Amino acid sequence: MAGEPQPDCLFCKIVAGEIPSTQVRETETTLAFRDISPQAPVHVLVVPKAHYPDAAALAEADAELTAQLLREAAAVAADEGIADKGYRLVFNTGEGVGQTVFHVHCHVLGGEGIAMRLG
Ligand code: D5M
Repeated sequence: MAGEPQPDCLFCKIVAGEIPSTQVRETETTLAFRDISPQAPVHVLVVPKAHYPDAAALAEADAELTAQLLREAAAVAADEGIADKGYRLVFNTGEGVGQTVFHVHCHVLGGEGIAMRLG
């Protein structure tokens, strides 16, 4: 069923506490933790606790949860002190652009030296 935990999903295991992570925020429906391989001074992933493979599937299934995820991403940016200077939210969607974990996650990227433009 849509949203149900998937046994082989890395981020479902992190949500369940079966794999350790460095958590920075948690709500009833979302979890935010530091990326294991940071690409910027601040690099946090925000995931819904429910399993959806990518942003498109989440948005199609649950508009409120989609909004909660974005609000949490903004809260992470504020907590991390990067909201004022600007930050980047990235949802890699599909193998073709490098999505490697098929549990939707919002990359929150910011901090000193982050490129102003993509590309
Ligand atoms: O991004 C998947 C991201 O997930 C990538 O930046 C590494 C990160 N990752 C992988 N394993 C872990 C663990 N165990 N903890 C924290 N972060 C992790 P994608 O958009 O799918 O390419």
